[in-house]
Amino acid sequence: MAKAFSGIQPTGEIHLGNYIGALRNWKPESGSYYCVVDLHSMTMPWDPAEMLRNSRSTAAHLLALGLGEPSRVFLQSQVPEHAELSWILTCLGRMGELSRMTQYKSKGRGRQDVSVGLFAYPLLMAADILLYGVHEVPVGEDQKQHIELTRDLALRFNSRYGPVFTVPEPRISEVGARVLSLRNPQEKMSKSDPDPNSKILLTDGDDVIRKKIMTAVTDSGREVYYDPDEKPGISNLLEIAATLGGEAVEDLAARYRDKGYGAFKGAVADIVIGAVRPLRERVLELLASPTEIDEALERGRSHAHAEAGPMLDSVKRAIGLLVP
Ligand code: ATP
Ligand code: LTN
Repeated sequence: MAKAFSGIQPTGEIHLGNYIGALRNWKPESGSYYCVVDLHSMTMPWDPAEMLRNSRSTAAHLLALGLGEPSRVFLQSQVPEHAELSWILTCLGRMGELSRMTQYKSKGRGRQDVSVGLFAYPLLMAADILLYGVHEVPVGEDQKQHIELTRDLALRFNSRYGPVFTVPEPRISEVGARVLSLRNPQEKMSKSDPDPNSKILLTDGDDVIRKKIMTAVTDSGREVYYDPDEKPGISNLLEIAATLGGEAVEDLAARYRDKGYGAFKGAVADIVIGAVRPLRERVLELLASPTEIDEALERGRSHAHAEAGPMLDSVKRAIGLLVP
């Protein structure tokens, strides 16, 4: 396994989309880093008390998934090299390429009241990744474009100033890279969606999970088959259950083709409940132990800083800044 880096925003509670699209593919390899990107979540208005609560809770999820050892879990704002490299990359990035980022286009383009941070956000993300010299970035489909920008920036930097950065690759799974909202299967499942029924949280109890799946919006017709255009709701449930159950989407679909939506949804609920229960138990245990979370974050911070510091010094030397 190659060294990996990935990040998750503390903008709410972790849901099944985060798990299936990203966290499931994060491996606790030595040299890998998994970051709670609190500075990223300041691109939209935030509440300070909620920021701190969500940062600890997000970290607890990562630690419960076993990512604290020998890989490292840390908070982005505690390693100042991220913000510093981000400025250097801001001076390398171009207005045109940032204007083309679909996340910015959907959340902010044309609006005068969004923060400059929302526009500059992919440069901070590039800094996160490039500081650790990693080859792989495991993410969901929505982050692919940001990683392509990171690659372009690394190549541009290396050709102007010398070979300092490793050029990373996105790692995106074929199935489950874009889990959809259970209420509106045109949109992705998202932490910041205010409708609790749109997503399944890793802390949801068995009954809550069953209810959310049984009432998930599905498509017209009665047959169960995989067709994301014609049957986005059913196809979404097929992807969720297939990835969590370790089965091919086609095999699962074939078993339920003529059984009706009710029986199919019941089976999906069983699979999701079986997969989420052990995760929930570990997350709740860790959430009850804030000292353990803070100690793990301190270990993560110290390792990340020890690696990011020398990398930032190499960047500074290459571009003609005096390293103290
Ligand atoms: P927000 O709503 O605040 O943007 P989010 O739910 O999109 O939050 P992020 O913190 O932006 O979550 O993303 C963390 C990781 O989870 C990223 O790798 C992202 O690609 C992945 N991810 C987020 N939502 C989904 C989804 N619905 N399906 C698959 N992967 C997802
Ligand atoms: N932009 C990502 C979060 C993120 C990230 C990163 C992911 C910030 N820095 C570095 C991978 C690598 C998001 O919104 N999901």
